[in-house]
Amino acid sequence: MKATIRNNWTKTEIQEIYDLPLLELVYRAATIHRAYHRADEVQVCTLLSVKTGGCPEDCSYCGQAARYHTDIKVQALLPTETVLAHAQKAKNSGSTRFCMAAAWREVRDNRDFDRIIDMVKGVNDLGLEVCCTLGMLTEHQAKRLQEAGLYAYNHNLDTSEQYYDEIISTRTFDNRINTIDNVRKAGITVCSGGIIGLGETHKDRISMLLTLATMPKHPESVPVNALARVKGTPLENNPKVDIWDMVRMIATARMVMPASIVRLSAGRIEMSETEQAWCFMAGANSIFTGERETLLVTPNPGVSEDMAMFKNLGLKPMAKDVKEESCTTY
Ligand code: SAM
Ligand code: DTB
Ligand code: SF4
Repeated sequence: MKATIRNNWTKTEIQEIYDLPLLELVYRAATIHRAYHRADEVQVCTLLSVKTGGCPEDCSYCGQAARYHTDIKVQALLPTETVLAHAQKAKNSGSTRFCMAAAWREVRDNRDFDRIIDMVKGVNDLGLEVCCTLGMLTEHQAKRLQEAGLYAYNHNLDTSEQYYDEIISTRTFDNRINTIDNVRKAGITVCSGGIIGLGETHKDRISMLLTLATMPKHPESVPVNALARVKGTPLENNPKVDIWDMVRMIATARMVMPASIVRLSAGRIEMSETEQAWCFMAGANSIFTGERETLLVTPNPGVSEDMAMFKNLGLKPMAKDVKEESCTTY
């Protein structure tokens, strides 16, 4: 059964999927997953924080916002050679995608951006899919990144349009959409998803999925993050995300954006192998790994732990060319 790719979903339709009895939802999502993807393959994307902390934004979930008193160590933009050494290491350990993250509100046309351009070229030369997440971008900046070989740009919606200003006041939902449009116009693939556990309602989650699933072209990659609670942030005492909420969110994303890579992102450190297995069953087919067992500033399982989990679950890291094949289905 190969469902067609649709961009005209309605809120009611997504709500009906989201509200299915859990096992029925997982069964349907797993079926669609198998029609579009090799269900035994999971893309491994290595994440590196190339500039850490000191961010002027006030995203209430984030440990890197300068205004919250968190324990993280601020780190200026890393030297290009250091970043390329990390990328080589990531490739050697089976990663096919390398994502460089910077705690910036937006990209500025300065020497730091020139250095990012060099990093993108260098990582691309290693034969890895290069991804960046650097905050807001203009169309011209997106074009420069594309010309340097950038394959994907991560820019999450994070939450629904309606709930957005409860979580972030220093920018708007429209700013996010605008950057995503600039990325698309430049011919870079889009990686965009969000976070659950911010105190949003089920309706907010559905609304966020509706925005993603009704884009003229679905994001090729959709990260689903469970809030990583960081001490010192306004959301530090939020309850831990319920695993079934995570499974439900992943399964719904899989059903409404069948050809996209759905990434089980932040939150894995607090999930057992069994819980992660449910997420893969529900249609997640990518994870983030980071060296030294961190995502950006929060803990994440180590690469060897992940490889042991893959072995137990009969999964294997996705090869780069296979992913590209599945990405071009639409
Ligand atoms: N500064 C850029 C931006 O906000 O787009 C790029 C880096 S930012 C860390 C990338 C994404 O990480 C955010 O959009 C958010 O979805 C996710 N994120 C940040 N902190 C998180 C947390 N504590 N838990 C879960 N996801 C988080
Ligand atoms: C995404 O959606 N999740 C990643 C990546 N894109 C950049 C970041 C998650 C960050 C989790 C908390 C932290 O370590 O700062
Ligand atoms: Fe800055 Fe990004 Fe963190 Fe927001 S999520 S505070 S923009 S690093």
